[in-house]
Amino acid sequence: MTPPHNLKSTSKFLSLVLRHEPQRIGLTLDAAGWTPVQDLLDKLAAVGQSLSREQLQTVVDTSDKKRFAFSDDGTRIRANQGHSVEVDLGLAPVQPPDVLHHGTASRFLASILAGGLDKRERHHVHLTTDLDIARSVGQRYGAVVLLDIVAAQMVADGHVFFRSDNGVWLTDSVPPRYLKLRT
Ligand code: HQG
Repeated sequence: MTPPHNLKSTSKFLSLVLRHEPQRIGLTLDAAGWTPVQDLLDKLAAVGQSLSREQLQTVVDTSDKKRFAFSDDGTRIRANQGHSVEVDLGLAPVQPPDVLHHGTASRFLASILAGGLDKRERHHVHLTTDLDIARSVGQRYGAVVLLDIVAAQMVADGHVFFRSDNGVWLTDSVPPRYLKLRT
């Protein structure tokens, strides 16, 4: 019998191994970030984090931001975005909405307004259409400030946007001239 598990902490551990440190449990991700489900379950069990296939399904289904996806045949799993390990998610460029949002901490603001938004440890700058999401993302790092990004102008100037399978808008960087502080 697989013991009961805490959905949130399991989801966090999955984010860690599917985005940042697969080697921590001896997992290998392919070029697009996929790993065999059975391999994941075996390796989780080996580090004392046993999970049944059904429990894994529940974590994927209930993730508030739809962080993970199974392959069409259900044999592989990957994180939809947010990686720091090198992966190519195979996303095609898409036309973004005219304005996107980014929530960050007030202590980062001066640096962001001076140098723009950088991807930092991740592969892209993460943007959203949803102000509530932007707010909660920013709150993770401190007193939140919200920025508007004039995506339409960025596209006109040749910047490229992608949308992850869970609806996060991604781009390489946002120079300061496309940023506006929301007051
Ligand atoms: C900031 C969550 C100073 C940036 C969310 C952010 C998201 C700068 C932090 C996803 C800067 C990086 C990503 C500059 C950027 N100077 N600070 N020039 N440029 N920053 O966590 O966007 O819960 O890597 O504002 O939903 O906060 O993980 O990025 O505060 O989609 O599924 O540097 O993470 O998803 O932080 O969040 P992050 P993020 P999950």
